Amino acid sequence: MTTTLSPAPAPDDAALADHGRDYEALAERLDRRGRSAEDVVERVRRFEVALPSWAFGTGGTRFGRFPGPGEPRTLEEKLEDAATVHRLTGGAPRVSLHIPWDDPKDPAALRERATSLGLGFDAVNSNTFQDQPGQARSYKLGSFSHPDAAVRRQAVEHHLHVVEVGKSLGAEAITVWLADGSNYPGQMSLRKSFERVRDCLREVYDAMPRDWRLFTEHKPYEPAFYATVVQDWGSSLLLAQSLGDRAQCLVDLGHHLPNTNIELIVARLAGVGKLGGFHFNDSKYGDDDLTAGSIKPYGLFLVFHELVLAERDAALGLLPGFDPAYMIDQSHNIKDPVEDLLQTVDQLQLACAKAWLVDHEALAGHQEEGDVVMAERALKEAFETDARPIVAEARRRAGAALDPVAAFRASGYRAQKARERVGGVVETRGL
Ligand code: RM4
Ligand code: MN
Ligand code: MN
Repeated sequence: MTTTLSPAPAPDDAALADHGRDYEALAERLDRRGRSAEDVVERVRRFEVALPSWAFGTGGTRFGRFPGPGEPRTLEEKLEDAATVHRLTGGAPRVSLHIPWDDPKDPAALRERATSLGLGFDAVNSNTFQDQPGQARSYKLGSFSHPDAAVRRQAVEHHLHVVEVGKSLGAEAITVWLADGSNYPGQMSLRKSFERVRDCLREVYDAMPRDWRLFTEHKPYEPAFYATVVQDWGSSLLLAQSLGDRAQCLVDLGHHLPNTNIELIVARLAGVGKLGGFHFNDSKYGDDDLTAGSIKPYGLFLVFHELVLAERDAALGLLPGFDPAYMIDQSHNIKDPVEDLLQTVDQLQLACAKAWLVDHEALAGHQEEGDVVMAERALKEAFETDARPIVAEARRRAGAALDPVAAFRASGYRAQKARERVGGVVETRGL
């Protein structure tokens, strides 16, 4: 939360007084446990997450889409919405663009506009999972893994374009999620497809600016239902390792088969300096792209716990390469997208606060002594703490809102946009 914000609407005196009492009471309780509310407030203030450009319009499924009034029609309008999310949460100062869904006509002008709104740009995302109008060759049977070298070339050229756009926006990373895979046994060579992906990624990696990072994002299935080329963190790690130091893996919380222990993957990748990016969301069954923390809040906390442990070790110089880019990747199908993003940032701030509330020294001691019950209790003690006053305090100090959703509703923002955003050409796309 380092960016200067224009303040959110001031809470009324009663709300502020209630908050003050809640925060003091919590700080006193934590003090008795030897934990400092002040320290955790500062940790939450430092937590930043990027907003996905593709999530400001109402999302949908292949069955339907139910857009609401006042949705952004242009990338500039998406930036306005992003600035609103940042203003109310204090924790979302960057936008991650998906190209060509959001391919700026004039990147320099867009960058200026973003700066004037207090925003910057995070990793840029490529899209070779759809054919675009006028595109010479089809990705129906893959992009980087396609048997036809001309299709692979087209896909590489697209990535080079995405890097160029990112450069002019001040981004410093590209996220590559490939839909490449097959629906039927025999359709694709399992080995050759992986080698081709690796070779194409190498071209992109070599062409990136020296201070950029490339994130490979895995996903077990969908849209390919038999075999996906980059289907698990092992494949993703192999790719990142074969490319070099500036290639790292991206973990999307929705990209795991049921019951996978995601925090274990986080620990493994962080431990070898290969955790580069993170896509937050939540899910019940698959890549559901629901609001982070809405279905499995304890799972989200356990993931944050590993991230915090890694951050602590990185601060001691023990984990070189640990500097993950946190991003949201959700599809807001039935909620107002801005409200959904406000809820999401709030949930991430809360999970972050709880993870910093863990008594790490005590936990390490219990682990060494083999005290299973006390070790588990050390985590539960933090998770079960109502840390909402800490999160509200962090936002208050950043000039953001105590309660972002309530402040958003009180502001009348959506109704105002519904009046302004009428007609015109819808230039932007998304999920
Ligand atoms: C994929 C993956 C990517 C995202 C696309 C829209 O499932 O999560 O990160 O960019 O969806
Ligand atoms: Mn993702
Ligand atoms: Mn996904």
